[in-house]
Amino acid sequence: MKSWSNFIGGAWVPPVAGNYIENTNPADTRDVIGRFPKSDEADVNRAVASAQRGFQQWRRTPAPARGDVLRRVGELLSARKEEIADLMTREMGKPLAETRGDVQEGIDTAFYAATEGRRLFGHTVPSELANKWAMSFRRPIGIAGLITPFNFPLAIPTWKGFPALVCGNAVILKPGEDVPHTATVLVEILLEAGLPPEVIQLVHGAGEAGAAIVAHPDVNLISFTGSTDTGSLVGETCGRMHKRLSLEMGGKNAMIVLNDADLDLALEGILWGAFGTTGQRCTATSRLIVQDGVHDEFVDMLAKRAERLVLGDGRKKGTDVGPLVNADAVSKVDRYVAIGAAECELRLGGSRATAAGLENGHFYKPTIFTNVAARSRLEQEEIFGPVLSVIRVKDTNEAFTVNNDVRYGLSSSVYTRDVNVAFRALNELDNGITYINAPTIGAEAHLPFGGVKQTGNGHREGGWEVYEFYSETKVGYVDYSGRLQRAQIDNY
Ligand code: UN1
Repeated sequence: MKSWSNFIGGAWVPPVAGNYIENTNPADTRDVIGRFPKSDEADVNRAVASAQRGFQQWRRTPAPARGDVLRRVGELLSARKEEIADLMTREMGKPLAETRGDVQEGIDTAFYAATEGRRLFGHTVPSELANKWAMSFRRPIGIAGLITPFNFPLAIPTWKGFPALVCGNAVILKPGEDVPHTATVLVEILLEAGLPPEVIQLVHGAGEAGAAIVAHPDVNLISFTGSTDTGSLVGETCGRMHKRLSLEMGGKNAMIVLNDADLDLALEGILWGAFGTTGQRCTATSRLIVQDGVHDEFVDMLAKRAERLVLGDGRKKGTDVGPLVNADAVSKVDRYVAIGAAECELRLGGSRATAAGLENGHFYKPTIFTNVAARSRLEQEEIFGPVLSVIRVKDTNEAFTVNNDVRYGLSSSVYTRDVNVAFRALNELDNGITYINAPTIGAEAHLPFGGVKQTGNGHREGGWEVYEFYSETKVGYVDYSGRLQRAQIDNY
């Protein structure tokens, strides 16, 4: 079996303690990709020492030149899109159309970052005193520790990593332990594009490695995407150590289908939103809130179509839904299905899929529960699997209340033909993103991405806002009057 390496100190190196995690194909666990380092504090310490050197070099590189490296990264990702999509599907399961989209999101992020190297705007404003200049500009912060999940193995490391790099920081990336191969290729491409080697460190592993990065005093900022529970632990440490922290955590996203909706359009939306990526998206549609007048008809339409979704190897033509990422994910979905069975009505699925051809993978049938009560556990808790809860409501007000009555607030969606309701939804739904006549997924790389309430801690990824997270505002005053001028005093 092939042993893969960390990238630390400008070289591909084995883990200090010699421990590894096996990486298998979730569609067929007999297919082993290789073993990847299970790093610990010793590896992280080396990575930090190297990143400190990398930072000193990179911070002095002009931002447009940093952006040029990212432009070449975008070109290399474009050239290798198909190959990366294939290896990504092999290690995490979602169908090729989706992994191609994942790579494309990385490409979009790279080209956006490349041009941002020529902006990184500051402000120049008038001083209150004569012959004095006042301005603000952005400075790099230091070492950015990035902890990323399995579901978007390329896109999420690029959302975090590319802005961090353009802003002049050194990066330590700890990818999800289920997707080390994709991260390895990303680092290879960064190096090929001309990134100075010590500016990027790749530390594979599980929670132990992530915790060591978060707790290291010389890692200045952390960006974490993952569960709300782990995010709380990360937040505790960062709070104690006064680290800058961006958290992107759970979701319990709802699609609202009102009586006047285009039901055929909503049907395509819910199939994609609920069962795309096997429900393993932060933005997955896990609640379907349907108004009384169309409830029965729409649920029938949905159950009929969901039953025909083809489960299988995401690398095979014709597959609609791939496997869950690993055995733990299957057990978690099983636990929620048991909760659902006790709380409401099972309409479709509700068990592992073990038909011929699926028996060696982590497959789960698309599952729909109906008559789900607002505030029941199934309706409130993030499952991260192909499980959809249908809630019946009498009107728009009730739909909005149910949407908002969860602790998460990532995305929401409303299907309606009424423009007044559409704008009310944008205003009244407590989410970071609301889609009108589109499902809860489909965020574009050049807009801010993130959620309110327990989904995040106020920061956004993507678009222009993320550049503020990865840089520090510095203010400069230049007094060319040749005399002492006292602000707030001499001019009043
Ligand atoms: C996620 O939900 O985990 O919104 C990220 C989308 C993607 C990103 C989703 N561009 O569909």
